[in-house]
Amino acid sequence: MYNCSLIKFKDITDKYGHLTPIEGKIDIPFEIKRVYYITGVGQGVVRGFHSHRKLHQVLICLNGSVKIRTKNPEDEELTELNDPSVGLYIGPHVWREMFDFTEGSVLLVLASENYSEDDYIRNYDFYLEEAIKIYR
Ligand code: T46
Repeated sequence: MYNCSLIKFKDITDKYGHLTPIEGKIDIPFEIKRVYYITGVGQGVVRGFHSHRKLHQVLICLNGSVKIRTKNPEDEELTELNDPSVGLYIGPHVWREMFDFTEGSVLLVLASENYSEDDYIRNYDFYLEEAIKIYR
């Protein structure tokens, strides 16, 4: 799907456990400017419902699992994240919804820019209006 893909990271495993290194511009396609994580999401809660204009992000589920629905004017995909050595890259102008967070799940997000509410498109009709020009 356009601007949306899975990234498999190195999983360094030994008898002491697992270690996954992630370096900006090496393991992911941008320099990391911001990190945040989402925890404690209750049953039935759906988050997201927005797109970004410029932001690139990689979502990694460090514990448990979460489903991500990604959409553009032409396509829709469902991804389940349940492996801390796999990230979902989501670039600009991709609509996302996150749901089915399991109890104790931890969703880590690596972002290419500092937080800016101006970069969000939180209305689906406005999103379609902007995105159609890009996807055409
Ligand atoms: C995304 C998905 C995966 C901040 O103050 N700073 C931040 O860095 C972020 C990400 C959010 N906020 C504030 C803005 C809202 O008042 O935290 C509140 C919750 O944010 P939001 O409703 O956007 O959260 P989600 O879970 O719907 O979406 C977030 C990211 O915003 C978004 O970029 O792709 O996680």
